[in-house]
Amino acid sequence: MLPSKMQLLWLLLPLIPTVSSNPVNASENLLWGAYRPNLYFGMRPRLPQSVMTGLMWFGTQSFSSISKTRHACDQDDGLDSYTWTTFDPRLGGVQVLKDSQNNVEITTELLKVANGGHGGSWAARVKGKPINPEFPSRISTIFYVGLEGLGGIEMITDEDENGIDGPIEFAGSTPDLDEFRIRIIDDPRNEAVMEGPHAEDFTERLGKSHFTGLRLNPGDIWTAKEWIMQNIIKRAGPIAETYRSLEIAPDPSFILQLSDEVYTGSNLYAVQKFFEGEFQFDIFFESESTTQKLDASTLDDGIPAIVSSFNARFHGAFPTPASYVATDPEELEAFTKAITSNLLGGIGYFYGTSIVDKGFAYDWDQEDDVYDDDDLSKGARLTEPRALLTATPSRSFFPRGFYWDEGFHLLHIGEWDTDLSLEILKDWINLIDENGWVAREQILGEESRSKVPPQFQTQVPTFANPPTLTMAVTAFINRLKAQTDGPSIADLGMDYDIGGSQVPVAAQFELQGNVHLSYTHGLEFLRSIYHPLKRHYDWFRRTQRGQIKQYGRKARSRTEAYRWRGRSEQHVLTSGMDDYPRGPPHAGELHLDLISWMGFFTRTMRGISEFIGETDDAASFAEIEKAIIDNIDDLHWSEEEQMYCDVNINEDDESHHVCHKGYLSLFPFMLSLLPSDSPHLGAILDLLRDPEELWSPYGIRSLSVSHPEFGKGENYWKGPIWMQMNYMVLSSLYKTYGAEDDGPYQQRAMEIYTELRKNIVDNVFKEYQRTGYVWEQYDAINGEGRRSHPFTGWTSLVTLILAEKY
Ligand code: 6A9
Repeated sequence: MLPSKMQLLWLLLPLIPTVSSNPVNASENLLWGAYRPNLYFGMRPRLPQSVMTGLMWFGTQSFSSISKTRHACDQDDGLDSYTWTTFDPRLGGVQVLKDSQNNVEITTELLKVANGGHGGSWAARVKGKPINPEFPSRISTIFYVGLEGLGGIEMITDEDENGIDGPIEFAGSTPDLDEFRIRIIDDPRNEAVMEGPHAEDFTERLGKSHFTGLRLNPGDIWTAKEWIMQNIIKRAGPIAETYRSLEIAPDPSFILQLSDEVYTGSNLYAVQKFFEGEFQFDIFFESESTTQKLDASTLDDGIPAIVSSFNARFHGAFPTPASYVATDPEELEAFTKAITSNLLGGIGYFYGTSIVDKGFAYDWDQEDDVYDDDDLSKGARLTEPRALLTATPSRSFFPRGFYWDEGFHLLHIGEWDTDLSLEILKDWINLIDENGWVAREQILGEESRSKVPPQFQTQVPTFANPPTLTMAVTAFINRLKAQTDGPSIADLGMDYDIGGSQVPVAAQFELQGNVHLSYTHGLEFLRSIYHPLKRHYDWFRRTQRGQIKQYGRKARSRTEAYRWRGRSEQHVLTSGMDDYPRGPPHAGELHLDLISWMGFFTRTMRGISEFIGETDDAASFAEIEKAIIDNIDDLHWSEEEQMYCDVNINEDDESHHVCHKGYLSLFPFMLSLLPSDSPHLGAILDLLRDPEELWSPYGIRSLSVSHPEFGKGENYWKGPIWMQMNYMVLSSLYKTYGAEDDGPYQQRAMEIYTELRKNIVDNVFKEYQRTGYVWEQYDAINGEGRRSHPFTGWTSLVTLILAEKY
């Protein structure tokens, strides 16, 4: 389907300029990964068109259980739970998947060996055991490996039309990975179904591994499951037909088998196994350039070693402060380990085109049409392919990159592995286009698009989303500052040397903990992202500007007012709070959340520019920040309602406040933009703490329970409790308004903080134990998990909340 022009672009890809400063060696062991988080288990390297692997399984109790073949994470599969319980993208880890409909608990273990200069090798072990040992557990597993781009792969174990006893081996090579071997080896203890009615008809194929080699269009490897199932069904149909008239059918595992044929020029190979009861088998991917050879003992010894080092490090990175009294601290830690692991295991590598419409604008946005009317690129168009390493909100429902989710993901990832958070940040920064725009939702390539209804696929270059990426930058700077306890670059000077002996600054400011970057390389990195980041900031100020001139209101600043573009009558998807109540769309609207986000963005840009010594910029950011803070009060505070509100224009062209008690009302407070002695703080804390309004025993509600629309309509942002918003509330209570000696509300803020933190942690944990999952949001009345699951995107922030990392 892809035009050959695209193929050409792929070849040119290395020539497309990207942020050049690669944190030194930080990415060496990040080439291979479980970077297909949309699958229950899928490996690929962080390369545009290369090797992709996947795992599938189905029960063989009946012929129909083949319709319950597991492959891509899917809520409709109804797995009881699945999560990485230990995972570090640099090392590997352990994932447990409970599939009681097939009466099997599958464990996937991954161990990475990074050396040799071509991304290294890895070993995976797939284990299974019955969930209920009273019942039979008959499982067929299929592991596949496909090749998308240049290179080749072949099966080097001799073909046998009746299947293969013993290991199956493949040899392949690609320009980036060089030569490699893949071996799939059974544990000697495995048992397969050997008997049953008509078993004698199948003796030659019993107990063997079956295989197929298929030739797909190179861009279609992600559809492997379809072709593999077709291969099985095509073979099974006529055989099943033979037995149709007989009273007793043969065991489905004799029939639901791959064809044991390899087509010439195959680029997709599948290996199928059959088990009864407990089983395990190993997959070894060995780069010819690595010295270390892999076998079962590598996994026997390596996995427990990864688990224990992970546990020790986790304890250090996310300690539970004594201030939190837990009934079962061990279970609680297993929980935060699992959600952190699944956030890390949810990191994916995506590559492909996306759909952008440069010309689209709603009526109320028309005057903002920044593109030429006769611009030929108007209309929905496929873009050039882009690459992105990113965390994902939900492996089942939203396995792709989301702009404002990512800032929160990176806060969490950065606490574990700062360099990894910067690797991801760098990829996002590379998406900032020449105008400064980044699409809210990154739906890169056919596989990603296949999960999104067409009406949601198109991205528009005037549409924004809350600017959260600088959260990761600020956290990094704070870490650099704390760990070096050192001066900023302004004090150091870039060519600082020690005693005239050209000793690199890094040697003087060696870092510990999870930051492997030296101080100098950290600065270099910050400098390399600064200009694109500033272009992005300028894009926000330019394209999301509000019309302040129309207001009778006295505003101290003539410039700082903002309005989300791209809202519809019912939704403001760009704000991230899709169906939160607002006034009617109007070109004169001003949005409180957006001006607050701009205050936050400006403040963080000020911090970054100060740190890297861009002093002129720092001064102008400081001015804008002040103007924004002034205008939040001047434009958005309603004295009658005693809350901050949106602004809109009525029929007589007069401005008025649009007030809906909920998350929106909290923004200036939630982003710590109000001074701690603000006269408005008391009213905000009252609103927050009132059980008749936003307060629930499970966290802060998105909309007040007293609001006429509470719980109505889609009820997405009309009451339910969201973790990232609660994290921001907790963060500003803890760091700003509840901090010692800080203002008249210090004690009140700290009391609310303590209660809220406990409510949040207890509820998310309780729901995890009750349902096996963490959820996208929690019910405003009873605290139950709602909507997508597992949702180990920003819901995993509960780990930071427990550890008080804000
Ligand atoms: C719809 C349907 C299989 C909505 O977490 C990602 C985003 C948030 O950024 C946003 O604030 N979620 C929140 O309001 C999920 C968005 C999913 C949109 C895609 C396609 C898929 O059906």
